[in-house]
Amino acid sequence: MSKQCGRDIIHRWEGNPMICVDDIPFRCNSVFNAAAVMYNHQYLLLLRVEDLKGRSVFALARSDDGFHFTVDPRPVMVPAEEEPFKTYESRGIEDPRISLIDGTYYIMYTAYSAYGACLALASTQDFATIKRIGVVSQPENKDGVLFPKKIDGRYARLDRPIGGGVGNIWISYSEDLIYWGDSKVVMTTRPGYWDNDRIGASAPPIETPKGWLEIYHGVKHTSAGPVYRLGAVLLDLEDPSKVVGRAPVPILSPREYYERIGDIGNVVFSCGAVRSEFNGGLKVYYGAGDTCICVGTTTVNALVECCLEDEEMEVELPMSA
Ligand code: BMA
Repeated sequence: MSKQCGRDIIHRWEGNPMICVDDIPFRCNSVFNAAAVMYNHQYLLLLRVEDLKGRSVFALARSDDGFHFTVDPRPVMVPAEEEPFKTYESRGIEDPRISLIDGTYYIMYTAYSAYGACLALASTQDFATIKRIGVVSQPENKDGVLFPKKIDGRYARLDRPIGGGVGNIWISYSEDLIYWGDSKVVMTTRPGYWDNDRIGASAPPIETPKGWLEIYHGVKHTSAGPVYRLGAVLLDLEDPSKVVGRAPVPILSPREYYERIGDIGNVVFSCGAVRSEFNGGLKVYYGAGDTCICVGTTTVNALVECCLEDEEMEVELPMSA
């Protein structure tokens, strides 16, 4: 079992890395950043699989316990071969997030092309047939997550447009999931912190009595390149453009070899978490090093508490002799 170290609030599964390239039944370069959801009493992951040319597709993996997955023999979704989507997915489809809203599973993903990264939306009832709905942003936008229910009669999403060279988390609203507006900035990068340079929503928001719990990723540039960590924030239930509390420290940082070394080292990046119906437990699925998929466990309450900790960083001083 891997040793618990640092202040990580997400506890790594001892069987990590959970899904590697050797677990994919078709030839590919890497597997990472998976959406996660319960479907028909099974855990279902929608994996981002990068093919040998460097373009990403989506494949399904299924599990009864949330730890041991079997990957379907073929991708379930590949970059569109027909317009109007073909133009915007020519370099791949990436980083899916799934939200169940009124009985339909919506997949928000990044459509990547020569024009940059846009948000795109698709839906499914059964994960056998996936229907594209639309490209729902202009570039440069990524990390779109839909709230699992309407807020004040409208669909709502968090996303991460780039503005002024910086990626911050915004919120937008829509009547029909296609036309989005009423956009506001929700939270920004924090100078001097682990999320100093770029932030983006990770898993879709989780409803709790104290607010919408959002797991997000934060990037800090270092002389050795960027470090991607996970953090948590609590947003107001009625007006999620308002931050109720933001955890001062990361909830997961790259520490293990499979997080430190990979196609892109020093990356933990989540697109989905599954909450237990019974005990408030949470399984957080995350891509590590852009090369494999891992899982960690925590509780919703533990994350909510982190968000409500004092903003002031605690500094533990060594005891004097
Ligand atoms: C982000 C996204 C993720 C990737 C991460 C680290 O911008 O592209 O897909 O995991 O960078 O490379």
